[in-house]
Formats: sequence, structure tokens, C-alpha cells
Amino acid sequence: MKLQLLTYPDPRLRQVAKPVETVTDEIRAIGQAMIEKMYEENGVGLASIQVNILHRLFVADCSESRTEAKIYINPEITEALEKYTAEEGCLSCPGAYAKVERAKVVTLRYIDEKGQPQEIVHADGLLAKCFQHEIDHLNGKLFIDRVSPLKQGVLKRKIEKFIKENIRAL
Ligand code: K1U
Ligand code: ZN
Repeated sequence: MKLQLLTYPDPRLRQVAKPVETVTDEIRAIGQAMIEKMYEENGVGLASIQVNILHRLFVADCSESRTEAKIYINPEITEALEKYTAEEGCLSCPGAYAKVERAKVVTLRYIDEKGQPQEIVHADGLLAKCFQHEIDHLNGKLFIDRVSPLKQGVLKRKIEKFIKENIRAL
């Protein structure tokens, strides 16, 4: 399955993903293809909306070994504790980085690739940031929406410049 990474300002990044009713072989194949795409793009996460798939799932691997990728289906944050601000980037917004306020610790409920309900209690650090970032994508939201309008303007110009320069370089 060949997946294409959508980049800002593609309006398809604003779509809202629809809950998965049954975990089928097709959903598992989509998850596997997304894991391959995430590694190819050097990301720690990737949401379905970023590759124009409307099923509600994301993949993530925040391990140092890069061998612990998982598929998170119908993910939901059920608890969010403390706020903090840390730098973020996004595969769909290349060349742009900004400090974003997020919860420091989150609990995530999701369905795994076998169709079993799972819970990760009190995730923190990169994993917590990643979960919140990917769920935003599933709701059509980008990290640049979470900064001031002034900073947003700067980031949008940086993304457009980065894309223009990288297309020219090909
Ligand atoms: O969804 C995406 O665009 C992928 C994005 C997810 C993300 C996770 C955590 C914070 C912000 C964004 C990325 O993978 S960006 C790459 C990245 O943040 C990273 C890569 C290697 C080590 C640490 C972070
Ligand atoms: Zn992103």
C-alpha cells in the first residue's frame, strides 16, 4: 500500500477521522503501512488523516530502539494532568517548530490491532506529547493552530518556504 504524506496547507488535513467499527485485516494492513511510512519519514508518530485515510487510528514508536511501533485504534484521552510547554514539530508542517502547551501526563484508552481494549495509564514525556499531537490530527487540528495568530503567520511562511526550496532541490 503506497501512502502519500499530506503537507500544510492541504485542506484534507482538516478532515475528522471516523471511528473504526470492527478491526479487520484491512485496518491491520493500513496500520502496518502507516508504521512503514512513519519510519520512512523519521517520525515518532503518524495519524491516518496525514495520509488521507479517514479511519480513526494512529501509529507511534517513541522507543530509542525504534522497534516498538503500535497501532492505536479509536484512541481517547481519558485523563490529562498538569500543563507544560515544549517544542513540537510535525511531519505535515516541515520546517516549522514551536512551543506548544500540552498536558504533561495523560491516560490513553484505545483498541489494539487484535480488537482488544487497552489503557496506558499516566503516560508522560515524548509519549504523552505524541498521543496529544496525533489525536489532534484525527480531529483535523495541527500544532500550528495552538500558537498565537502572530506566530502562526511566521510558521506558515516557514512551511511554505521549506516546501518551495525542497521541491526546487529535486
Ligand atoms: O504526527 C506527526 O506529524 C509526527 C510527529 C509527532 C510528534 C510527536 C511528539 C511531539 C511532536 C510531534 C513527529 O514524529 S515529529 C518528530 C519528532 O518529534 C521526534 C523525532 C525523534 C525523536 C524525538 C522527536
Ligand atoms: Zn503532526
